[in-house]
Formats: sequence, structure tokens, C-alpha cells
Amino acid sequence: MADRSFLSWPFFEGRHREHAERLEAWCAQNLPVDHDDVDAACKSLVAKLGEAGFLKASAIDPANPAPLDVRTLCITRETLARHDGLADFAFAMQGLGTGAISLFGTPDQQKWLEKTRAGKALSAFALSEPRSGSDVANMEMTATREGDHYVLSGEKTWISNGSIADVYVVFARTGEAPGARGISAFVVPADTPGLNVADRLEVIAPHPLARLAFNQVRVPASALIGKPGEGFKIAMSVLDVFRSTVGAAALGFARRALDETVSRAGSRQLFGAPLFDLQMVQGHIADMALDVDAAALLIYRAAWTKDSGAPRVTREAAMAKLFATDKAQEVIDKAVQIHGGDGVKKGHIVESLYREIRALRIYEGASDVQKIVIARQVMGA
Ligand code: COS
Repeated sequence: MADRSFLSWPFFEGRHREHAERLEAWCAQNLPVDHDDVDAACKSLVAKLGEAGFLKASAIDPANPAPLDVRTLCITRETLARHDGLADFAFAMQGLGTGAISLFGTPDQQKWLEKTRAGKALSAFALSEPRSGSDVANMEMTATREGDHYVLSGEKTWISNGSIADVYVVFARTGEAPGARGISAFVVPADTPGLNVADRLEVIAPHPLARLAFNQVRVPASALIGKPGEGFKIAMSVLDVFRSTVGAAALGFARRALDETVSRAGSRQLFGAPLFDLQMVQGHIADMALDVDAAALLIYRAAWTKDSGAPRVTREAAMAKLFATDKAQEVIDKAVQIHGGDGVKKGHIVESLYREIRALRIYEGASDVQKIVIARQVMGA
């Protein structure tokens, strides 16, 4: 059983501990799932998480709007990731995909949230493009106003849930100003004519991922989220909320790797004694535990700061994501090393963790981008 003493830290309230208990029990009953058909697995996970009520945390309740609780988002991602990376992915996308609608959507746009929170619709966040990943302001996709419609043309890539989402939040250049100030955000239902899956993308830890083509996609002006030209700030505000949750998923993977290593070190005999008797193994385990606790502190500091009403947690969220994802990679690498041959055997839990963690250091702002963000914040730029 993973160390959950962190739940007694002062960052949390009783409702967070109760949520963690309920989710842990659900995970023990329902996870892991079969990953052979990732589309089917994700749809089924979303339906089941919705039925069990866990997706309510992923978006605001339009009938009773209160800010997203980032601590609950982080606890949920950490717990799901510890049991099954695909379950974490399915939950995370319901939040990231609808984040702009939760934070800035009109009541009409927020009707989507009733469905996504119940697990009856899947959502996706369409920001990245072939020539604009880290450099969001360099976006090329256009949205041109034509009467009471906008017409979207261009491409989006690396879109998680691409091809299985029911609704996309899409960012496109509306041209109010060059760069970051000329981008807007739109709600685009997946069945809008002209929106097509151009390519499915296969990655080392398979999940639904696609390149999307927008060929003269017409949406009503009411699909605009916020005001024209506010899209970049909307995207950054969404990432401020969800970046610490990426750290939380990495923390879940790292905790699982640590648990597996502790049990391996206690049971595996080497040179006539348990592996754990080797000081070098003890040293690795100490480093792993230290990184896990330090990551948890940064993640829940960021989440608590946001939940306490801070308008921006850009610095805290970037630190949490950077540290937790980079350190989880190191923790998992040590776990693989201590597991020896088994650690690289297809299907072994630490082998899958080794594949699962890598993309987290890239998506929602690569580690290198987080350093830019932190440095700018520290320098007051
Ligand atoms: N919240 C609100 N507003 C923000 C913000 C935030 N977190 N970050 C920046 N802004 C605002 C700035 O204040 C600035 O406003 P003004 O024009 O009024 O001054 C505007 O947005 C532009 O900001 P900046 O000049 O910093 O933009 P850059 O193009 O230099 O942005 C980074 C650079 C690298 C920080 C940004 O492009 C980024 O985060 N990239 C990573 C993208 C990412 O995560 N991609 C993954 C997509 S999801 S898989």
C-alpha cells in the first residue's frame, strides 16, 4: 500500500481525505483495465468514472458554480496514475478539455459540462500545431469572422482524445494583433462538418492521440470563449490550473515505482541476503522517497495556493510540473534498474511506468518551457 501520510498535511481538508479513500476503493475494484484497444478503454473509463461520480471534480458544476478544486484534481490524478496510466489520462482529459469552458464559458457553452461531468461526453484541448508546440503565440490556424459565424482553417496536432472526443476547445488566430494577442478560443463539437482526423499518432505509451484537419469549419459566433483576442491568456490560465495536475500524475507513477521497488528489495535474494541489505539499494530507495515527498510538497503547495484564491499560480504550477515529472523519470529509472531484467520485460509494471512517464515531461509545457516560465516569474518579467 502506497504511503498516504501526505493526506494529513495541512494543505488538505476532511473532504479531500474522504475523496482519496473513496477513489482508492474504486481503483482497487476497477483498475487496471485492458489497454489493447485504447479508444474503447478510454470511453469505458470515462463512462465508469462518470457513473461513480469522480468526474464531477473535472469541471465546474454549471448549476452551482464554484471554482475548480485543484487539490481534488491532483489527488484524483495521483491516485488513478498509481493504479493505471490510462485511467489517469481519461480523467485528465475531461478536465483539460473543458478547462476553458469551466473558467470562461457562457451558460450555453457550459451545458457541455453536464455531459462531460457525467461521463456522457468526452472532451479535448486543441492548442498545439505542427509548427507551434512550445511557442503558442506562433499559432497559424485561422478563425475568420463571416457574418454571425467564424470559419476555422488549419491543423492541430498531438491532440489527446483526438478522434474520440465529442467536443474540442480549439485555439485559432483571429488577428486582433500579432502574436499572443491575436488568438481566440472556440467550442467546436466533433461532428461539425469540415473537422476530420487527419492521422492517428502512435506513441510509446499508447493513448488516443491524433492530428486534426480543420477545413473551413463553420461555427456560430456564440462558440467564441471569452472575447476575441483573449485565447492565449485563456490557454495559459487553463494550463495554470492543470499543470500541477500533470505533476500529480507523475507523482502517482513515481509512488507506484517506489512501492514496487520496496517490495522487490525485500523479497529478492542476492548474495545470500535480501536486495535491501545492499547499501547501494538503500541509497537508491532513499533518493526515490526523497524525490517523491519533495514532488508532493511542490504539487500540493501549488494546488493549495490556487484553491486559496490566488489569481495566478504560474510559478508554483510550473515548479510542481517541472520537478515532479523530471524526478518521477529518475525514480522510475531506478526502479527499472533495481528490478534488473524484469524491469524491461514487456508487461511488467515498472516497464510500463518507464514508458508512461516520458510524455509528461513534454506535454502541457515541456520541462524546458517550465524553466523559462519560472525564470520569468522569478525575475518579475
Ligand atoms: N495566465 C494569464 N495570462 C498569461 C499567463 C498566465 N499563466 N502567461 C502569460 N500570460 C499573458 C501575459 O501576461 C501577456 O499578456 P500581455 O500581452 O497583456 O502583456 C500575454 O499572455 C503573452 O505572454 P508572454 O509574452 O509570456 O507570451 P510568450 O509567447 O512569450 O509565451 C510561453 C511563452 C513559453 C510561456 C508560452 O508560450 C507557453 O506556456 N508555452 C507552452 C505551451 C504548452 O504548454 N503547450 C502544450 C499544450 S497542451 S499539450
